[in-house]
Amino acid sequence: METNTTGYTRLELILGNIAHQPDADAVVNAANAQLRTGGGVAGAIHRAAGPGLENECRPLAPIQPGQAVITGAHNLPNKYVIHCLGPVYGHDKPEDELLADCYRNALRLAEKNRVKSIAFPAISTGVFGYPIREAASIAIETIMKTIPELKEVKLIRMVLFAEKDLEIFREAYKKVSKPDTP
Ligand code: AR6
Repeated sequence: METNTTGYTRLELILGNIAHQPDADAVVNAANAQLRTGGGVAGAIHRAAGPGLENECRPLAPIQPGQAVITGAHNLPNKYVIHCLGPVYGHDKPEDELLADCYRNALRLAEKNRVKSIAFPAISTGVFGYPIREAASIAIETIMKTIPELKEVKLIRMVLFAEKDLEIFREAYKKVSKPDTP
């Protein structure tokens, strides 16, 4: 686990399942535009939340790449789900800005709803095909740049699904926090 304190907000990098984060006020869904269940993160979140989540999502859809919307968490052990539509790599442009928008918009929405702790998956790095190294740099840089705006959010957790992905996020974190180190 990598932990950093910037002001009063901590960033954690862990190996785990986004649907099993009972101590997080909000979990982020790597959603589809229709906010329906799907594979990967969306499947895990909707399965654990139950059908009430899709019902609540219906009037909020469709969403655009980079956008974030918030709902209740239904049968998940959290207060909220923040649904982000990541860019499809090679299709939604500019993909780096759209991916950064996801993290920034999710954190701003969390702040507005007085969320104290939020857990993110690695948005766009599964079905949407974003190379994990590039996505990790964008995620970490955007989180670190947004932290100074945050007063309510005290804990930001990146939940990686594979050991190698966790390692890549750790490397990205080291580069962002010590940019002069080769
Ligand atoms: N917990 C944490 N991370 C996970 C989990 C989990 N339970 N399951 C997968 N990952 P993806 P995307 C990792 O495909 O690329 C869906 O079908 C996974 O290894 O969930 O944004 C939606 O309906 C990868 O690193 O999201 C959309 O159509 C990362 O989470 C589309 O896929 C994201 O993988 C969204 O694609």
